[in-house]
Amino acid sequence: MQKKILIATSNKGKLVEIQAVMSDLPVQWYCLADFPPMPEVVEDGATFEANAEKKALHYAGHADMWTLADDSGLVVDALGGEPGVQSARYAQTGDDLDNNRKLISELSGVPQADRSARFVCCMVLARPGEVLVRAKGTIEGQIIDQPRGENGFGYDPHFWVPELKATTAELPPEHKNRISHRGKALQAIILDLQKAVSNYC
Ligand code: ITT
Repeated sequence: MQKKILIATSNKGKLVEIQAVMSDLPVQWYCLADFPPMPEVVEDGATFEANAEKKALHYAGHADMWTLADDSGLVVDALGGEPGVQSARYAQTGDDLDNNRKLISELSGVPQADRSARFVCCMVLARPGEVLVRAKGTIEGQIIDQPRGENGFGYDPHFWVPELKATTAELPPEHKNRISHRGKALQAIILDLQKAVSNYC
């Protein structure tokens, strides 16, 4: 019988990216919409690692199912690492446009050469009460004032990847998934995830 795994995110953009990479694995995938509403997890960890673990264990316990969770965000050097673990809630509203507006306003006056940043993604697979696999991925870039591109979500329209001369919102989804923080974390987790699935089945 195929292992059942819940992808525990309420962020549609993340869900689509994770499903695109993982859907070929011999696993029966679930998402939060397949369950009655579960209590929200309190993301009060100081690191992406801590929050990803917290999310995976929280939802694995509530759903009583193996769970894959991602904590991710944007780390901007000129802002001392902000928005960091607060990326989803950087502006009060938690809305992508408001988050981006705040980001650009905080960076006003900072020259382009000093706008280095990275996306970070920590991915954790857990079963109820136990973390099974952890992985991390990053992608380096710069923050630009003018948004470019319609793809992706969150800060993508302002995240410029110099080698590609494009923002991550300008890349086709498959391209973003090959090079992104999330894509790298997923590639890093796949073998261990397959091993965990066969060991525990
Ligand atoms: P879940 O906790 O339900 O998974 P969330 O959006 O609250 O959803 P996080 O706490 O991990 O997730 O915050 C991630 C935020 O970081 C996300 O809302 C975006 O603002 C930003 N982010 C992460 N990955 C991104 C990406 O690939 N492209 C653009 N922005 C990204």
